[in-house]
Amino acid sequence: MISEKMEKALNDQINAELFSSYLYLSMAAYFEAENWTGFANWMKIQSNEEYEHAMKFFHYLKEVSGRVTLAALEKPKTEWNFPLEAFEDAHKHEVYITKRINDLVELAQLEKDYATNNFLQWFVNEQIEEVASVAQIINKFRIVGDNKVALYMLNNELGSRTGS
Ligand code: OFO
Repeated sequence: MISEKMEKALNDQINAELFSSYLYLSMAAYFEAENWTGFANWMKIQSNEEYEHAMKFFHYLKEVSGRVTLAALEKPKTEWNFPLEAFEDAHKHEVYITKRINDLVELAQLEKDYATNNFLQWFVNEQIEEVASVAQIINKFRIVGDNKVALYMLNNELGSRTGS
């Protein structure tokens, strides 16, 4: 049986993961409007992954006899000035989500909720990858600089991403 405090924190995380999904979908919409279909593809897959993250929390709460309570989602940003700016925002967002996951681990340990602590370890590892993969893309953007052909090639590269 999960404590009320932990249940609320996990429900808040469902909202944060769904917002991540919404934010990346908004970035995908921006990229599609700008005809960067490869970047849009990458963001759509990312958005789906975030939905799956939210569902992991959803199912976990059910397993521990908790109650899922959904709340309103914040409106995501809809415009960026250039592609790199959107990926920089994605990176900032993943750093923020990592902090949230670490706070959840801290709370689980404080509450002596070892099951939740164990469940959260998957997210601890996942966040390493989430932050690193966006950082890697940002590095590529920096190498590309103002070179339009290289930017087009990066767009194609990200267009080859497939769902996990
Ligand atoms: Fe769910 O990892 Fe990104 O936000």
